[in-house]
Amino acid sequence: MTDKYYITTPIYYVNDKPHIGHAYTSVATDFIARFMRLKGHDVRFQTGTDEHGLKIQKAAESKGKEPLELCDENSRIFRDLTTTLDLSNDDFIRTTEQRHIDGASFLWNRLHERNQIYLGEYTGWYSINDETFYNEKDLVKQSDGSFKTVTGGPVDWITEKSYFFKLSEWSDKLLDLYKKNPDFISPKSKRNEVIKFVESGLNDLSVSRTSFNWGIKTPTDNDHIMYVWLDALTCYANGVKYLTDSENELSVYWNNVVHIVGKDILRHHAVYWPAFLLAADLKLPNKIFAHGWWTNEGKKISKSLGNVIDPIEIINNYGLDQFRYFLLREVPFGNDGDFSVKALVNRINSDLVNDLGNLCQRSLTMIEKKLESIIPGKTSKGPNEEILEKSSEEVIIKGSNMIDEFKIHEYIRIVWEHIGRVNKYFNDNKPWELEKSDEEKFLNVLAVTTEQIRNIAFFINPIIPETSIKILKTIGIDECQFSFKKINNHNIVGNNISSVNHLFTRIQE
Ligand code: ME8
Repeated sequence: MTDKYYITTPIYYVNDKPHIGHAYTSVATDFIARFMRLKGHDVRFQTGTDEHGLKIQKAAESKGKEPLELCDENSRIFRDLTTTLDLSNDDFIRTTEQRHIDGASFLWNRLHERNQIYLGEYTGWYSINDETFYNEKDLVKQSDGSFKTVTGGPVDWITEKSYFFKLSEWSDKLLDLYKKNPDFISPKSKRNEVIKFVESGLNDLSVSRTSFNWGIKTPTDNDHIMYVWLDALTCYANGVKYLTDSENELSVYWNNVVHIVGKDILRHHAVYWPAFLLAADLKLPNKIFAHGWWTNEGKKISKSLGNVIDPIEIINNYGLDQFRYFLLREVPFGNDGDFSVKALVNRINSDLVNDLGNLCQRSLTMIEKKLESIIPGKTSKGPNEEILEKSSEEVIIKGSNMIDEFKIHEYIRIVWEHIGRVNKYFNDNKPWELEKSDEEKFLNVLAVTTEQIRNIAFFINPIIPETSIKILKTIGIDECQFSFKKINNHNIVGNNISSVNHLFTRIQE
């Protein structure tokens, strides 16, 4: 398999304000991208903004703005969010950019040429919130007889002329794809849901609208604009110009594509998107992973409840790496999670302050104070040192297998187990006593501990990149090549420890 990976995260819907869901989707994808780079792969990571649709047109009208003006303003907010979250994305694509419009139009033409699109009339339920058509059986009947989506959003009964994509023709091919590629959709429970949905029979999909105009005009009929999901999904391919210029150097990334998405949009990614690509005879993504949803203190997050969690506010109050750590550690990736300040504070105080922060603080301050800040070299290796070496190697081997299965929380667990072993090594050897009784051992304990701190700085890079770099700088590594294979190339012996600051501050509840 190619060494190049293309890791994508859903493009943010530009009409919303950044919330914890946006942060989660992006931070989790950032973790995977960074981890794959650590493993030595060449990774491209993309995010961006999804800017078309009726909701945006209406929001712009209500503010007396042109839709593009509103999109420009809001897209900027999300671009800033990527910096605030310290995402390592290589690209930020907007669906109002020409490169995107060209790609979406290409796909439309290709489907049209292959007789996959026909003109008809759509009558049925539509949710403006999700920009999604619903069968009545997939909606929830309310006590007053009206219908809502499972997430509680309103739906409208609409009738309008529309082009349809012959989705119904692709059920068997899709089922075949899922069967032949058991890892195409994960986790398993979500894969089963998708298979059930497809097995229950697919209707042709309405892929154009005429009742509003904020979208990409269909190239074969300018009275219609493209269904926003057909438009938006092509963003992934457009970021590497796979559709419009498949010979260009970036399009090689299309050979190995991993889409990370929230469970609410799995159907769009695991059914519609592959069906479009199959029908257009184009290459499919390799994997789609659906993560769970966050609630706030046990309650569903919604604007009407007024309990939307603002990631910027949390970062301002508790710190970026504290927030990233919590998101990635608190919940098994793929499960739903509950945000609470108490749980966040617990994680910060126990895992970050007590485990990682104290280890660095105690050992590095000792070098600063007792050895004039010069990191000593190792002098001997006994069974205790071997345990640490082995444990460190296992983080890489076991961790890589875990991330192949998207078990981010498991990886973090074994990294913290390793941190625990290093803490134990330091405590058990009591270097504060050795200083006087056995100088050689004293130096060895500090050397071994610092070497492990360097390794830990690599291990935590995908989780808490800012802290990782901070630790490396403290032990004299200013330029770092983040690759597991190159950890040992980063010499620390003889380096000067630069002022050791507390990595994390304990939070008083
Ligand atoms: O869906 N918990 O954009 P979006 C966890 N533009 N994740 C959540 C969440 C929550 N409470 N709320 C939202 C879109 N998300 C489309 C994508 S891709 C071609 C188009 C996740 O801004 C959601 O599942 O509404 C999705 O992965 C991401 O936030 C962006 O959602």
